[in-house]
Amino acid sequence: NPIGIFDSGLGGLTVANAVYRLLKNEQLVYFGDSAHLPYGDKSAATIQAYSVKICDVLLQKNAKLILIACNSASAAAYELVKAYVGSKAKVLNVIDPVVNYVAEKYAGKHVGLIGTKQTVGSGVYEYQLKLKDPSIKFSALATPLLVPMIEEGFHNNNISEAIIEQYLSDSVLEGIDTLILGCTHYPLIKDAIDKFYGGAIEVIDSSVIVAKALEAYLETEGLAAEKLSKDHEFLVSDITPSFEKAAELFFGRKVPLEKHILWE
Ligand code: DGN
Repeated sequence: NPIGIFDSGLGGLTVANAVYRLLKNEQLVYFGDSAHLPYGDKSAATIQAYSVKICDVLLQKNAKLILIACNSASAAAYELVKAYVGSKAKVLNVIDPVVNYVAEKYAGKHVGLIGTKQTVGSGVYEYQLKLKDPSIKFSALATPLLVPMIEEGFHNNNISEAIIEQYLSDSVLEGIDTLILGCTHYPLIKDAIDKFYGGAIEVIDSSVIVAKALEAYLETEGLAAEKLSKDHEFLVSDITPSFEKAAELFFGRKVPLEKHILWE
């Protein structure tokens, strides 16, 4: 059975791509809720309502596991989705694997996070990290301009560098020992962020960490597929030419998008 992966739109394809590259035997069914993006500025209740509808679609596809590949939805809807899905499928999010990695490697250190307003405002990263290690110092900054900037293809030019520099110079992030990229889109600007810090700190691309955690989880649960049995599917709740371009940007290659309306 496939692994269901969902996101507010196409940014989650950075996570899907990391999974695709690591777990060659797993069939993926991706759902991008492009009709309702962005989630980053929406209330938790709205994100929960969309997330549950998406799970219905993924369960219809017989997903054995649902990976919430969106930080905003992971922050707002993980517990609810887990309760809703119950024993029908396993549910993973993109926050826990990063929290585990960071808590172990940066015990007692100063950890920074950038993400959407929803992700930062939820306080989930801080809560989870401090549960694991109360001595961690944590600082977070909402960087809402970065998502539309990246979607416009501005991730390697003077304007994007200026915006990134302006955000990262915020005094909130002063003195951090590592920075979590807490949004699906940010792997595309990791190089620019690395450049800002000049290699002085580790900038954490969560997509790779999440893919590795998923691999380990499938192994322990005995859920790993032996061979790829069906083609991957990429469903979106709305489709425009710009989504097709964005899909290629985030997945690193052309993907056939298929429209699947979430509800009438
Ligand atoms: N996928 C969202 C996230 O990781 O927070 C970012 C896109 C959005 O909905 N703003």
